[in-house]
Amino acid sequence: MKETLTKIKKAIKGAQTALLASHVDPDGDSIGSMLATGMILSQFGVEVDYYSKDGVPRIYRFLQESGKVKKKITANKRYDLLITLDSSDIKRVGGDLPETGLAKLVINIDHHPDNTKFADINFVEKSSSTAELVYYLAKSLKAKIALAVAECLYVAIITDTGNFRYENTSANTLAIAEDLLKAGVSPPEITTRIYDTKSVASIRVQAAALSSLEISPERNVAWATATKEMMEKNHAKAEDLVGLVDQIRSIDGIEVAILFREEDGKVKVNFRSKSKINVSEIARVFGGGGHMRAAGVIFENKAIEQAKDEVIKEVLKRIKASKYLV
Ligand SMILES: [Mn+2]
Repeated sequence: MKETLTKIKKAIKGAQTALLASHVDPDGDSIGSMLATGMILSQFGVEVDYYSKDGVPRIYRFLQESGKVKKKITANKRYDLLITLDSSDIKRVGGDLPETGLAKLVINIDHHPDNTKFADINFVEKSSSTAELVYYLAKSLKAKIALAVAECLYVAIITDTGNFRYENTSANTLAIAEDLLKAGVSPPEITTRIYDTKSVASIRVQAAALSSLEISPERNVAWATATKEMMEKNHAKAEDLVGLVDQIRSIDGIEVAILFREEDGKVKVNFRSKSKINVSEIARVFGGGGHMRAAGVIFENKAIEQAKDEVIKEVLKRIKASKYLV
């Protein structure tokens, strides 16, 4: 880790411009880590642009600098650095990234175990969140962790750890959180903004999707579907489904929870597992990826019923093959 940090420090100190990028369907970790990194780089005189193909979900728009995030890359603009945050592969950044020439140097900061190490410098470590790695970078740069930076990192950490509930929460995670609180972060204020500011559309579309809930015969797999019709009828956006798959996992006895959703002519699948099944392995069967307990797949050209059949079959097969029996 030390050697990589030294390289990144050198790159930042020699740079004048940087493009920071989150992944598609951004979560709190990718947005928070991106904005925090941008504010840290600004302290060193680097001029930064932010790119998120799918913008910034409403609940994260209170974070400083979030208003500067662009959904498109400025055509022909070239940077000294491209830094990707929380993206296991350059493809996860999505959109209109040119194949070559966008930046002189690419830095990949991520914590996904299936990271493809696609960059010139890969800062890829096991940690609760990409934000933890950004924190270590800030410390090694001796950057000031101002309240605005601390809030971005805190949001990133709580969203990836389920507010410090998941097994990725480590002593380091809590030590970093302690430091962020010392920088002025107010946990109740942030958790209210993240968890208690749902839109009416979100509650309605989640209710519609939950009414489609199905449970496997062994009662250890549960899945629900958010169809295009449900989304339209409730004027819901993709971000209105955040948290739904976690709610399905919360059912007693459920080991794997799955949410199928139709979006832009694609079928997107979110997986969660409770304690035994590695859902990133299941996602990989279909060309997706993620973490042990949270993973996803995007089917570009598949009818939703077909996608459901194939995915559920695979999940049931995995459960049967594993030592996990209820
Ligand atoms: Mn993450």
